[in-house]
Amino acid sequence: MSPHYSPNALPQCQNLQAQVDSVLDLLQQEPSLQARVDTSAVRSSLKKAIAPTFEIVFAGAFSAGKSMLINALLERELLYSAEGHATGTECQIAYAEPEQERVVLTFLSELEVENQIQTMSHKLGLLTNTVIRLQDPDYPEYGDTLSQYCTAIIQQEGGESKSERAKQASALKLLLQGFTDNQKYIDKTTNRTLSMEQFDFKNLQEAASYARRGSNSSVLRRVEYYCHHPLLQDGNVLVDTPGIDAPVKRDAELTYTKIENPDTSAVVCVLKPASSGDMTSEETEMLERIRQNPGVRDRVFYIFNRIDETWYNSQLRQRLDNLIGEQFRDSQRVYKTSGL
Ligand SMILES: Nc1nc2c(ncn2[C@@H]2O[C@H](COP(=O)(O)OP(=O)(O)O)[C@@H](O)[C@H]2O)c(=O)[nH]1
Ligand SMILES: [Mg+2]
Repeated sequence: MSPHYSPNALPQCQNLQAQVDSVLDLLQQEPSLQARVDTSAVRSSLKKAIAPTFEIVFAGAFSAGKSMLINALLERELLYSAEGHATGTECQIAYAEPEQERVVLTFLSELEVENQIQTMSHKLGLLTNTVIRLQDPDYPEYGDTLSQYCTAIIQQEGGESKSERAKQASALKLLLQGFTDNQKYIDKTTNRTLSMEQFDFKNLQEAASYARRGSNSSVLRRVEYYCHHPLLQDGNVLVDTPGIDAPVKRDAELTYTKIENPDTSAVVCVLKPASSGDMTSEETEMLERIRQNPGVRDRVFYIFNRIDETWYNSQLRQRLDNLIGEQFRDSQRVYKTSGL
């Protein structure tokens, strides 16, 4: 985000490591100071300052528009963005020279897919007395049956994103499809990692459109894009997360793990009150947990996304303005955006 971040650009920051080390050495030699100063905070700040990358995590509720916003920033259709289905894929986007653009894909394990199918079908009240085993000779039949049930639910509800239940059904349907299509890449217990060449993708765009397809993205655990764009050039790495309220618990936890990780340098909170009128309890908890990460410090950006929804709705607009006035009055970094 900051083009001036690179620490080596500033003369006083050259040889930062050596300088900090020598100060810490001096401290070691002075017993009376040693007990009073905690050097671990200094060491972790140093580590971050000299790290070649600056990790910017996009966090927020599912469907807040994180993926669409990143696509807009990078001026490319890279990430999966859609109504309804919350993908559990963690995406990381780092810089590459134009001729070295590539994608690295990490798949879920079969056990993980199995657990997800189980959780999702139970939520929908489908096959609740059946333990699903993807290697069972009966599985293809069960899989088909489940998928047909999902189609029926979607029809009943009047469309894929008409209700929470319809969204869950379409998510499950995509997962079943994803497993069928990608079975050859999915290992029993480990997460297989494959590079773009192993798929015969000719370029980043082809790989991205594969990963963006809902069914494929539902069996991908992690996607690393190496992409040519000036925003990424100084070592900025963008991280897209599944969302703090993703239907699968493990996916939601992934976002929290990321915002609390010491390697995270900044967090872009993509918030939804512009479309809902209020902060959810998950959003409030997220803000609190970000504030506890010393690596992030004041580098938290509050993005009120989907602002277009307030343009023609004065009541929503008023509620958002009140919220910002009351809860974000002292925040420097408040932005109103629209991915559209
Ligand atoms: N009106 C409006 N819709 C948006 C905006 N950003 C995203 N959306 C819609 O919200 C859906 C979810 O967006 P996505 O980027 O996948 O959300 P994510 O789950 O936070 O990554 C998409 O289908 C978009 O059409 C926005 O700024 N305004
Ligand atoms: Mg997303």
